[in-house]
Amino acid sequence: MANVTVIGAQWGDEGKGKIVDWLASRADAVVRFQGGHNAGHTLVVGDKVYKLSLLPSGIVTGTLSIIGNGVVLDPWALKAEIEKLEGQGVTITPDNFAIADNCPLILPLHRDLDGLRETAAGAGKIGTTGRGIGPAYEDKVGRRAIRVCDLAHLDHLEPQLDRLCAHHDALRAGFDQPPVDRDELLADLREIAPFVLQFAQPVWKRLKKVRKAGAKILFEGAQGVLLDVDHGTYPFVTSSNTVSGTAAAGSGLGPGSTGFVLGIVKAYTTRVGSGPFPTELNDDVGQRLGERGHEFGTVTGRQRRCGWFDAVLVRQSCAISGVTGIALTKLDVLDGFDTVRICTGYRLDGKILDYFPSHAADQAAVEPIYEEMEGWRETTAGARSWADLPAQAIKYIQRVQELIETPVALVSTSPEREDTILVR
Ligand code: 2SA
Ligand code: MG
Repeated sequence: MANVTVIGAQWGDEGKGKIVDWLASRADAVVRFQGGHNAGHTLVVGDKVYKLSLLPSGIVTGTLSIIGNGVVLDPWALKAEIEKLEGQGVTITPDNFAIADNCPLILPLHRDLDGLRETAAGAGKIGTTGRGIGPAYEDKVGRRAIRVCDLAHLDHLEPQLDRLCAHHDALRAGFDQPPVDRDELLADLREIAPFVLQFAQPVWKRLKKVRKAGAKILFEGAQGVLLDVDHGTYPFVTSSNTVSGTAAAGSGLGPGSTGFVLGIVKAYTTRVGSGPFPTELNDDVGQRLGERGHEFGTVTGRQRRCGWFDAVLVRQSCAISGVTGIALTKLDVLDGFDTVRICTGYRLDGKILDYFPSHAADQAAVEPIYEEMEGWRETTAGARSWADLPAQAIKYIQRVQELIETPVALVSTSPEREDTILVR
């Protein structure tokens, strides 16, 4: 296996966790390179279920797991997640876990701001996870962030705190909120610092060493390409680049290191949070997909919106992210439908589009053009080989592959690690 970069090719929740876990057992290091504890990766291993938000999925298999500089790190969420996993019998030490020391921190003031803005926006809200992700990235780009390495220099934090608090106090005043309690913030940072610092290091150096030794690196993306801050359904996006190219910048390796780009694609479409969704189904079919697919947010428990497979969106995601091959997940959720539909294009102002336009109003206005296929009665759940699949399900996979112009490399037929069909 070469290096592999796993990204979501829709709006997140494509089942990346399971695929990453499956690949992690074949990798020497697993790296998170963007996002934060807004991610929700569910791993099912035997009778155990692990829910990860911030830690790389490799942690469960004991594979070297690394949080890269492109991630925004909430130190308290980190501690809570590590303690929860340790309670489930997972061992986490500086031997198998490292955090980039140039990683920006998510602070309580970021979560406050996220919540204040969402509440004030009312119906116009983004539908964020409320974890402070957006405000933390703003402060990183605004050069005001407190970073992991600052935790080792808390006695000299005053000038940075001045800058950060001046910015936030002004914003908070706009929401009638008191200024940041600096003493409390500093005291909280002092308390958590040793815990974080035991794992902190220049991870680019560790990765360089790992690469020299010929090790295989697995880059674990979070969310999905349609939530990318540049390429997604802006402004209804997350605040990081979720495309494969971020794997290099977000971990401190060159663009040649990302290897095989595996796009994770769900056999239908879901989205959590606000924003355009051309194939959304507000009827009993949508409800059936949600129920059969257990479509609830891992982090927030929010119900996900569901709809038919949108080949236009996935073709675009695969192109933008340079996807080498896809893993098709949750095919079994489509079992038992008389007919299934695939969106092959859009209608907008009397014209036919073969791509998803950039403007939010156009994105909201496009009407999907569907192709209908005969469904399959038999169950595909748990299939482990091509021969286990009903003929119509194979036809569906082949049609998906044709429309997205990207080969199917894997098919996942249940949350279980071994229920995976390797296509090529
Ligand atoms: P944020 O919190 O600023 O990143 O939210 C901005 C948008 O990005 C979406 N987003 C997600 N969409 C799907 N899955 C995500 N992770 C969790 C999961 C979400 C959950 O895997 O289930 O538990 O609700 C995720 N993270 C961010 C978010 O819905 C906004 O549309
Ligand atoms: Mg998820």
